[in-house]
Amino acid sequence: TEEANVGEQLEYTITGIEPGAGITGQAREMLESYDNLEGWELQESSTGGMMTELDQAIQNEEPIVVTGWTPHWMFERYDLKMLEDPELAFGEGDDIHTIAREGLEQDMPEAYAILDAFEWSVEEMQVVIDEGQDIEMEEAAANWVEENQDQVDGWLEGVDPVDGQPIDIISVPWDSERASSNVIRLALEQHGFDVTVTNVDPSILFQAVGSGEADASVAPWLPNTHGAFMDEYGDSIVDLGPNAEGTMNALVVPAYMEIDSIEDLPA
Ligand code: PBE
Repeated sequence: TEEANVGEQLEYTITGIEPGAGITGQAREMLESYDNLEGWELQESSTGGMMTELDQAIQNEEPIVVTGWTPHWMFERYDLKMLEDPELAFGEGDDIHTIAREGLEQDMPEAYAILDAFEWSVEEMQVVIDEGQDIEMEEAAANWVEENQDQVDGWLEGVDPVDGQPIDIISVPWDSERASSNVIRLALEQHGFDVTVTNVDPSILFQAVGSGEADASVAPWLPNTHGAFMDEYGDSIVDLGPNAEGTMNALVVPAYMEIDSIEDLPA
């Protein structure tokens, strides 16, 4: 059948991203929870490698299945669909949370107040992500801040400015978080902070905030994508709640493929 043929064409392989990504852990568990995926493999690589393979498959109108997510520019550039996930291997969507180390509220109340107030939408984040494909992400974030200074002022409102207080923000290297971390960096800098942003794997991020090595992060996707890390380190982490609502991870395929659900992938 056509479906079985698709399995062979794909060599029963899902094109994944970095081994340390939350979505990679979810995809590994997905392989266990769907009977039809017995014999399928997750090919871990990098987000750049995955995007190159997706691009090539679409150029050639060949089938491909990747681990994908929103917000991301792939949905702006290509006609794609997310496969239904009846077993909820990827959960029902996440929010992006702000987290802080224990004691930040007492030690650095101004920083804590700004981080707590930081809030935007995934649509706004998408604007920065998209512009960040053509120019440096730092510059795209600066443009967004310039065009949305009223919103930034809202995060800073009622907080005393500081004079060069250092703060360590920890993040992950994906475009969505490069966008948000640059925006919060610029907001904190406007208020006198000396901000360092460090990009690491999600597990290192949670370890760093949990141990107090880093002050805060605006990068965690919860409760699903990074849920396992939160379970491990959450006891010594302060969760300030969502800074952006409504992200989604999934298996993603080109719209021309004739499958709609993970369950349609041929055994
Ligand atoms: N992502 C983008 C990351 C978080 C942000 C979904 C690729 C992850 O899987 O950890």
